[in-house]
Amino acid sequence: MSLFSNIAPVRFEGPESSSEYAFRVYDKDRKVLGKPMQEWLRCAVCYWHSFNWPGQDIFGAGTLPRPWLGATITQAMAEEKLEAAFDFLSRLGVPYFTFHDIDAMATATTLKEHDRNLKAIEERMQQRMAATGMKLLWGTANLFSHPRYAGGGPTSADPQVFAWAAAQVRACLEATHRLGGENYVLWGGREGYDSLLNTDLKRELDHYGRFLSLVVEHKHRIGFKGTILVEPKPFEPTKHQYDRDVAAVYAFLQRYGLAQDVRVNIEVNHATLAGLDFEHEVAAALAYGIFGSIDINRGDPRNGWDTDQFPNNAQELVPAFLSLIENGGFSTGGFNFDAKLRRQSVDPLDLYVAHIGGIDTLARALLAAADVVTERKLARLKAERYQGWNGELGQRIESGALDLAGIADLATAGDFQPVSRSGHQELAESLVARHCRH
Ligand code: XLS
Ligand code: NI
Ligand code: NI
Repeated sequence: MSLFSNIAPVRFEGPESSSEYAFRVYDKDRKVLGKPMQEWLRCAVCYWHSFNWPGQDIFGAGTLPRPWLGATITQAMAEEKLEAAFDFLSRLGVPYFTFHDIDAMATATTLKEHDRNLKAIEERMQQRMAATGMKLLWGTANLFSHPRYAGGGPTSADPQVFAWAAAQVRACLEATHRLGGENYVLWGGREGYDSLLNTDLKRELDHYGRFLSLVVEHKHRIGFKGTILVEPKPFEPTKHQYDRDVAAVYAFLQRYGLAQDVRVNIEVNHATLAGLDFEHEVAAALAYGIFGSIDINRGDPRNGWDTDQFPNNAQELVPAFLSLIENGGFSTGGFNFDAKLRRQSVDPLDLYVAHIGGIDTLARALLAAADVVTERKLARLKAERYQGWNGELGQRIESGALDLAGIADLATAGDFQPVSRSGHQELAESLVARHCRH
């Protein structure tokens, strides 16, 4: 029994259901374009917002009933939290979860204690995973909450802090590996700066590059087959975060020779905060070959911070789903709900309602995108738009057969007069909107 026991396992009941504790659209075994919904979505619940956050904000104390939390977490409290988390996960019926090292374990003040406490909770976790069939989408080390990380972890001005970060990541990467985690995430929350006046940007970037190379090396050394993911975010808590968006991460990975080994975990609201569309980040990551996974929490259109809300607008997500479908889905990634309740949502059942609504939203977006793909009109519109490139001129340019002068001479000699053609944007938008009815 736990705080989350007061509910029968959540089932698919279809659009006519009158229950708030049932899926209306998400039917895990339903095949969409040949693949079960569950495999398209690979949903995960995050440990930190759901079980490790009592609802405090910068103006006030915690509001949510989370009896296993306190200023210092003992092993008994960590275990109570674990029981509650797995009770929730198995009743909700998603396949995956995600965690930070310190979300799950008892509080530690030294590295020896850290390793011991993490190991102790890992063993419990392993048992609960075996008993429930729950899988780990990714693990990650928290290198931003403790005061030692005020100036960053790998990019700290103090090499001892770099070393602490290395120790935490080694322990968490190895734990993730033993738990069968499919990815390992690094979110560089404080890897950036608040003022350039006291910051050696070049040196910090070099340290960050070094750190990431060490992580990749270690991954190979221990035989971890999962994917190493960096999660871009433009700012908050820092004024400027080095991995501000997918393009910045790609440049960084290229610079330090890591583009083959590291991919991105894209968060919807981090894209918004960077002034970009979520679908842009997904498309860019796919184009650069570094697409990994998604944190599906959204922001609030009028707030300039990470409100971490559950998604509830399927139509907004369809463009990104079109890219995901074109990619054949995720490989090791999935949709992680890095989302939290509002502070007044003190009913333990609110956490179910939030996730059920979010998962149904993803299922709706998937079905709408699948309809768009099946209809083929949008694909045709796009193909026709680029048709010229399949002709002789386009092919000679694309293949590299012509140099700049060669192209210029052809254009001049042929007296090219390109004809305006419609981009059909309104039609493209309608082709998506008309399928958003699931
Ligand atoms: C914070 C990030 C964080 C990462 C994991 O904004 O989204 O929650 O996903 O460290
Ligand atoms: Ni996130
Ligand atoms: Ni975030």
